Amino acid sequence: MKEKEINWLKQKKALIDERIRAIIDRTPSSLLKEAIRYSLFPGGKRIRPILCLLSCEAVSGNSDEALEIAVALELIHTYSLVHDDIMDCDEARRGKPSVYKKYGIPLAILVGDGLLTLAFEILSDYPEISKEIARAVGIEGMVGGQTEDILKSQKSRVKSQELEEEINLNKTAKLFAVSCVSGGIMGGGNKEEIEALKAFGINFGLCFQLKDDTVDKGLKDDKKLYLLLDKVTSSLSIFKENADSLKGLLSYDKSLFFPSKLSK
Ligand code: GRG
Repeated sequence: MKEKEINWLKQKKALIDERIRAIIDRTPSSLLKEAIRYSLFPGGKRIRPILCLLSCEAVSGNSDEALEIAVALELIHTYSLVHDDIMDCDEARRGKPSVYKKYGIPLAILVGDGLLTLAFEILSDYPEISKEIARAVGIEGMVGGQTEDILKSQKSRVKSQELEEEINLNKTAKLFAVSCVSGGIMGGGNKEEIEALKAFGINFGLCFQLKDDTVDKGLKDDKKLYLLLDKVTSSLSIFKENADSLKGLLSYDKSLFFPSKLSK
């Protein structure tokens, strides 16, 4: 990734953070506000909102117009992490105690509920996109995938590669895909472009999850990962130079997204 694009990413990340701060600032209860702020700052990679903004630019749109959607996507993602940590009894997140460890389970549940509700309040100004996002993170998407993931550990369930892939698709990849699609819609992308962004998001999300499940845990599944990375790259083949930053994400070598050894 070129210096110019890295600076662009940093700039957009700062813009996303500034907008999130402004939106959560109106939380009336001071303890809830503190816990919500704790869940969001310092943030993670902000990859989903960044995908949304980059996808908007890939179709020659102005990414400022997709900023509200991008923020809503990060609020939804953060809700899912807060609730996931409770379900998995994970004591740390983003290098510090998870929200429930710091504030207790009841408040952590409310933090997640608050973030999700706030996201859909923002999205209510964009009905078409709101529906797409609801589908991606609800019972047919992230919530459904998380349910399957929890149930799969039950002894009586047959574990298969297909089940694993379906879980990853629903739990992780659909949110990546809708982040790209919503950015593309905000940028005025045509049908072919939106379909390409969807395919890119799905494959990128599957790659991301596979990396989380294998490489990050010291396991190896490079062959599968390279195959998926090829699919990710080829899904962007219809785009011209406006999509260079989106393509560049795959070679970003500061361990933000993929370590350079895994990008071609
Ligand atoms: C609670 C409905 C519900 C769903 C939870 C997101 C999720 C579903 C579970 C998180 C567990 C997990 C390991 C998911 C795989 C995707 C993943 C690697 C999430 C972490 O996302 P990053 O790396 O986190 O983008 P940051 O901290 O950078 O925002």
